Amino acid sequence: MPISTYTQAAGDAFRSIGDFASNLVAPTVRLGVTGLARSGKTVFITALVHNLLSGGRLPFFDAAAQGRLVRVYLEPQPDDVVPRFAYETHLGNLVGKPPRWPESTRQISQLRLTIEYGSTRFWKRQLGRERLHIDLVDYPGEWLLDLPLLRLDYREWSRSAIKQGLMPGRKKAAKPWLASLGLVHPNDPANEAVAERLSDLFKAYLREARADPHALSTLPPGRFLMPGDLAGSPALTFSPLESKEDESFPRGSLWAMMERRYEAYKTHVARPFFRDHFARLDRQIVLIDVLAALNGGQQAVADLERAMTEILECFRTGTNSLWSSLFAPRIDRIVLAATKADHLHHQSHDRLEAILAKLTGRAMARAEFSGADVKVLAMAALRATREGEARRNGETLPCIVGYPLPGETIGRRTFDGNEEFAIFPGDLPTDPEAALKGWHTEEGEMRFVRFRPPNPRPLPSGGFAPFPNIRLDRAIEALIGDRLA
Ligand SMILES: Nc1nc2c(ncn2[C@@H]2O[C@H](COP(=O)(O)OP(=O)(O)OP(=O)(O)O)[C@@H](O)[C@H]2O)c(=O)[nH]1
Ligand SMILES: [Mg+2]
Repeated sequence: MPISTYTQAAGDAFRSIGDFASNLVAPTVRLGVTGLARSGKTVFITALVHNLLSGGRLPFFDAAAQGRLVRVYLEPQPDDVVPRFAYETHLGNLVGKPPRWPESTRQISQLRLTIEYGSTRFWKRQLGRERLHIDLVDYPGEWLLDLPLLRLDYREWSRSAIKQGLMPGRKKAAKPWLASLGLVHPNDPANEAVAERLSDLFKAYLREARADPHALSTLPPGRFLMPGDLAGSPALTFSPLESKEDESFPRGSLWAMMERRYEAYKTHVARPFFRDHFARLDRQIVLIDVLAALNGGQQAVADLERAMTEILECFRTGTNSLWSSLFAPRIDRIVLAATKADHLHHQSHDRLEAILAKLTGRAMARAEFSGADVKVLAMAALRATREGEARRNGETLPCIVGYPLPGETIGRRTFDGNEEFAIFPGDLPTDPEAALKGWHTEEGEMRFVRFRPPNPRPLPSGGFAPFPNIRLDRAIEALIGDRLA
């Protein structure tokens, strides 16, 4: 066994003993909150924690509905090398004047929540209250894109990245980078200045592609978009190169230099992240912004499906998967959630669920999640709208009412963030397949506006009322309900 594998295995064993020992004191559930950038991870964690801490009404979360939650509190951060999730800062923004969404996450962080509860089981109840720790991990969504990279070699990755750059939705942004690839040959001698130029143009393309309001899913490497503490590092100075199937390139060539850096990125950046923070997860919620993709049109939907398939395939629990061979995972429950369901009237929530089931169905079927329970739901962790009715041409239409974010537009109207507005979002089609092929309202292509968070409701006792939500309780029940029985 090579030394590095041995020490890693020994490290894993040591960690498992540590996990086991602390589990004797109070069991811990490590809950992975996974999702592409802007899918709603940070909002989900903040809203979940606030709801549990402030006794939110969660009728489908059994332990809460049955009055068995005795005390819920935050513990000091258990892991010395991972920063604490900035819960108070995020909450402060959400209840600020005006209320603001959190910024994009730049670093990994973690939060430990402890629940004291009464068991449903007679004998356990006689022993007093039980405790369960829940460790939540937040990270920049871009980093998730590195997971499928782990199984691609440099040639395969280069080919896929160039193909993505030629797609209609990305072609314009990729043009300068693709043009620069035509000016070099992989056989050229390795040259730092050339590597930097190609890498800078590649990064500029990835950033521009992401900034496009009709953006398709973002592309790897994740740290090129969100470098964390690696900004400026040589590990981030590479770019895909063009090559023919059977071409090989000598040591000292530009190709060899780029290939080495790509492999170093996988070994020293991507892999440790997944090993340290994903391999120990017990449960996972995967957040997916289905509505943004529907809004972007058929191509955006196809692209989201591609990205999610690549990621979910890596998570499969079958014995032969990349994931199990690398990390020996133990995830036994997965919740797939379509986020931001508050952009729709409740009549469409079940349809959104059906669309998500369809969108992820192929990936899940291929991924063989043997042994893991999978649940699909539509949710808004923090409901920014309320429902209303509007009359048009003598007809009553179900609407959603909220404060569009500053700069959002509907027709010729631009909002400043202080004005409440009723929007008729239209119904999702009953046939999920039809929705995935392109969803239109009577007015033409569907366009969502983004809303700011709702006005907070201060409580006489101090603090704020729990945030309104859609089906957050079902998500919590699916994730940890059985551990509180
Ligand atoms: N209406 C509504 N919007 C939401 C909800 N959750 C998230 N959003 C919107 O989605 C945006 C992204 O949410 P975040 O929680 O920051 O997403 P993230 O997954 O943490 O994103 P990264 O940190 O970039 O990976 C927010 O700024 C909101 O505009 C929700 O429940 N309802
Ligand atoms: Mg975030």
